[in-house]
Amino acid sequence: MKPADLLERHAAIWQAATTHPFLDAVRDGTLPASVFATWLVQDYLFVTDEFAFQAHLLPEAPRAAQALLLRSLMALEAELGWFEKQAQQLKLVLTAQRLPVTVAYATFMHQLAASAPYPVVVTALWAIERAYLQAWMNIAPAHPTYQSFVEHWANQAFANFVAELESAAADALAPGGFDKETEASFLEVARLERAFWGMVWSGGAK
Ligand code: HMH
Repeated sequence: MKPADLLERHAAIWQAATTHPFLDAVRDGTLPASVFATWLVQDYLFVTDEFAFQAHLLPEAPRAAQALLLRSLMALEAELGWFEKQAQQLKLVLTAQRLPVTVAYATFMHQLAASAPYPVVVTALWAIERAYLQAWMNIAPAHPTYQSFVEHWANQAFANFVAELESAAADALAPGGFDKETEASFLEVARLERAFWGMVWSGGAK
């Protein structure tokens, strides 16, 4: 079994992780600015946590995966800068408190980095990025209001990068493919992705 087989085996769960009324409203340009602002700030905080997660992963990674993982870390650092620029243009402050799902996602990533074997961690990393690729690809092209955000993930370069992560995960998995622990962490990524959209949608609409 390859990493991509997880997507087929859990197709309904994956669909739930990568489609949401929030995303539909982004596509249609009907999303209230306040809800979008909640997403932007929480996702910025998520990326700072993902940055720490990926940095932890580096020393454990096999030699052959180091260059890719370093590039991934650099891309996340650039992404933080991108978020900061967007926030400045929208006059948003990025120092908000983490909402509960952002905290839960950070805890999950922290625990994975601290105690899971490398193949489990790299598969989870692939799933995290794969979820965003799919979620934003699904709604491209979007209404001009949000299209520049959609394009940030719905593009060929990002798709190529996610494919490289998939190869790294496939290389790391045992010849027999993924085990129960890999599958469980994949499912936890899917659950957290779904919950993240839900948190933003209900938390930002208040
Ligand atoms: C919630 N999942 C979430 N935010 C992101 N920025 C990504 C995945 C991709 O890095």
